[in-house]
Amino acid sequence: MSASVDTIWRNARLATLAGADLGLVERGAIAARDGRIVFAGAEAEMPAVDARDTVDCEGRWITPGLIDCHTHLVHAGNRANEFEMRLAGATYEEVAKAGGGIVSSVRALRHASEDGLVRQSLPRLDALIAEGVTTVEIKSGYGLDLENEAKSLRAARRLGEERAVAVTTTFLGAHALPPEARGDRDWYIGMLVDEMLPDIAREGLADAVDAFCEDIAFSPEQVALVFDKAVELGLPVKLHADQLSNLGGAALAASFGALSADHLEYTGEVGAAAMATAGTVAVMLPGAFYFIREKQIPPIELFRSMKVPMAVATDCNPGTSPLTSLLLTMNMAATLFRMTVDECIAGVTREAARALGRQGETGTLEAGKWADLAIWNIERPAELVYRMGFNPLHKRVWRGM
Ligand code: DI6
Ligand code: FE
Repeated sequence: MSASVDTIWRNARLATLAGADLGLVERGAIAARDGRIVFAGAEAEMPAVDARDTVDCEGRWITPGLIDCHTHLVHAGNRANEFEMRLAGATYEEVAKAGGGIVSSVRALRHASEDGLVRQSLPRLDALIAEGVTTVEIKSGYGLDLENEAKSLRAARRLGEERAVAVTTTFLGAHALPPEARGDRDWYIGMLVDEMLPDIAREGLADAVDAFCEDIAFSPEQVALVFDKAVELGLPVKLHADQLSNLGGAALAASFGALSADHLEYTGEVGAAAMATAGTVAVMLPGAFYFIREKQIPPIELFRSMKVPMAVATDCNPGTSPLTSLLLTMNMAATLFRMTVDECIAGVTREAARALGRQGETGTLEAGKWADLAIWNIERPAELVYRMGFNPLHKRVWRGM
């Protein structure tokens, strides 16, 4: 560490998340230069340096900035009408007949301009940021043709320019079948693999490729075609897997060395073991579980015993998880899935970074990583998971500022 830094945060308690647990440090300090952490640890062990700014944290807790590693945050309109219909007893078919479901979000997105999408999505992003989120993943998947998928991903990139937050983008063209495919899933996947994905990759619009592997979406064979092309183009993959049934999605994702497999309510031992071997992160999405009143809980104990890394994310989307609070999501992961406080906090920091392939950049408080910090008015880290609908954020720091 050289003799001068930009900022020192001192008199803090740290949850560094370095190593395998929360990495707690009483009387801690962090020093940053050029947006990166140069020291994080016990204040007494910090080398003497000149700092342009010194912040007295008055004993507050500092965690890594939070990371929402699975969202469909860029979308148009909402589906509150559908929610109301369902509360009144309408079935899924009735909702679909009335023009509802995922295709209604596709219609709305196709009608929206890129500017309109940015404008509509900013309040959702701001809600996440207000709770200390410093990195957010955003998927496409409501465009379902080249023009509209590209528009979604450009809107996502622009959100990262409009706000002090890191945005990673994921191409989810294989999310649903567009109406113009007239039920021909193989035709759509062929077009996606031959035309859409290569164009999206050429334009640098996607950092990863995702798919929805389910009876109501795409088969494992179709997903494998998408992943083969992603690998050929040098893009990492992730998968919506085993949410409503076990089609072997987790094992499929692992066989492609996926960054993550997400949802996983119906994953069994074979899938979990494959994920453990591949280092694929299990992303838990309790918001969708809650909202669609799922009964099957993902096999947390299996993941725990096999040492599959677990992340937690909002799945922010208009159909099954209209959720923009990562703090509330942690509470749901603990209450509904019985994840521990430490697992929940690691799940929105260190393990969420891993699910995005960004573990070398963010997710822990360690020298060399971005100075992405959340400073909290709490007495102990468990409060972050325990409260519902209360935001104890004191200050958020993104890349040192
Ligand atoms: N999993 C889901 O539950 C949804 N997408 C996905 O991949 C539903 C998204 C929607 O209904 O808009
Ligand atoms: Fe999702």
